[in-house]
Amino acid sequence: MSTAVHAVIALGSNLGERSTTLTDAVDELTAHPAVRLRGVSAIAQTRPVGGPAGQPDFLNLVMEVETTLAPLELLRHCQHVEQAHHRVREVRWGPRTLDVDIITYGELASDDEVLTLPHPRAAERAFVLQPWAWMDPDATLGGRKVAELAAAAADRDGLAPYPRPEDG
Ligand code: PH2
Ligand code: MG
Ligand code: MG
Repeated sequence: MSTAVHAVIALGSNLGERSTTLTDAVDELTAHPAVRLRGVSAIAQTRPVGGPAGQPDFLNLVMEVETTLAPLELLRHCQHVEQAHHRVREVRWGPRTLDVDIITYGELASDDEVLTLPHPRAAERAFVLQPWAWMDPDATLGGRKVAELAAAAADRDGLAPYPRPEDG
């Protein structure tokens, strides 16, 4: 039996029913028998970083799972969930119904070009760091506090909590 590893996964959507897509994807990712949900952040509304001008704002969230899947198995599972939401890869960093990125997989550091870990741009992106810090105020990335990295990220000013439906 392989040991379970904690992984942090970031989700983003800027097309269609964005918040429903994100919450459905959390359910789909954790419906796998080898993936257990450990935590999920509140949703952030964020301005697009990179990509074509004029694309809609994103909603982003971060989740933590415990899994016995190997890194590339987890990646494949994430890609299946993306495809179930009809994600079409047309433009790099362009609008998408659903993007699912593995941010960390335990303490694994890998420069594999299919799956680089930790995610090579996560430490600069408030749209990943801020929801992560909401979910886990003590989290660290590369030896630094995620909350502090979030406060220093260039895209932090465009980020706001997205109201939950029951908040009106
Ligand atoms: N994802 C990207 C590029 N830019 N910007 C925001 N605000 N949120 C994202 O999830 C995002 C992005 C590439 O995956
Ligand atoms: Mg991404
Ligand atoms: Mg991606």
